[in-house]
Amino acid sequence: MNRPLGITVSRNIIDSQRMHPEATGELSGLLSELIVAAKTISAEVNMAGLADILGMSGKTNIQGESVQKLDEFANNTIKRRMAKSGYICVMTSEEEEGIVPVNEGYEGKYTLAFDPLDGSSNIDVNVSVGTIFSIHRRKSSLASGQGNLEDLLRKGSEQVAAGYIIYGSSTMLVFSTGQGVQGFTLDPSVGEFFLSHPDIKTPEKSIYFSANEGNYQYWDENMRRYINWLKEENKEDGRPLSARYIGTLVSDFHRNLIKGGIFLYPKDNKNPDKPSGKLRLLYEAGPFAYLVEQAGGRAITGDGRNVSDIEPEELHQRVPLIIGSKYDVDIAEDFLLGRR
Ligand code: AHM
Ligand code: MG
Repeated sequence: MNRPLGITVSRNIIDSQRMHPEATGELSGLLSELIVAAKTISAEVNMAGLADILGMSGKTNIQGESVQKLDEFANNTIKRRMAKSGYICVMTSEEEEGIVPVNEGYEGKYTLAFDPLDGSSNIDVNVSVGTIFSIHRRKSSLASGQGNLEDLLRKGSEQVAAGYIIYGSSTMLVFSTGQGVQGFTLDPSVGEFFLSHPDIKTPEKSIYFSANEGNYQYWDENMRRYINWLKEENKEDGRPLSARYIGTLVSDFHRNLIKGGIFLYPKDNKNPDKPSGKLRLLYEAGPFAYLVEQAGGRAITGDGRNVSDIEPEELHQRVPLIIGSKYDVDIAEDFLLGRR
């Protein structure tokens, strides 16, 4: 029996590159290298449950090689591959405090911010986790070699590409280079991502809300009023919404993107001196804001700003994040700003 001819992610990337005659192929090359890293991580994530059985959870595995924790493995896989790709000049990772340089002689024209394995609390319990990435064009000149901090501290609206890989019931890659959002599913038998979700548009209106309600007491009054309102019955506008919260941003975002939903990790007063959200701007909130806008949705902080407009000040800066279907994010903003 012949298999249907699917569109591979490489084919898709080359086709979109053809639409830009000025393109040099470097962004395509960068994405291809990232995809190889993602497939490597996917294979390792799928083996994670076998680690104990195969005696691989100690310091050394059966081949006598030392075994890293999955998040460390994911970080090293992306870092090592991208540092020698020749397409980027500097990186930042959730797992690294400072900027991550690339190998000398391999400096390229883009920057990469990534969360190697998002959803750390879910890694060991067989709940889906993911990788998030954000790409900017460097600001410093190519001739200056290595990129610097300023190359990385950039607004979300200046991204040239962003996306995520979700290691779930299947492995999916979802990304955008500014012409809509495309979703691909990994066929593990051939090791290729095939286009499964072309031109994703998120529903205008949510059916789900996702928030960690354990934080209710730390939220401000406006946020509490909004969540209470979502749970009231109103047949005309479809309330109450159903609650869904996985605790892996990649997975909560992915479900809401496809089905229609609003995700909230607002500011809270757990640390009263520095009220902020939990999620990081450069490699969590920023790339998802870019994707949701490409899919017709919206991402805000709840204090009157769009996430994409924030000028970052620090690599690991945290921001409140309210993201999802536009209709619902607009109403959430009205509540949070006390307009309703
Ligand atoms: P992590 O990067 O350490 O995994 O933390 C980020 C995760 C997100 O994936 C998720 O949305 C959030 O933390 C859940 O936080 P909480 O456990 O406070 O609800
Ligand atoms: Mg994370």
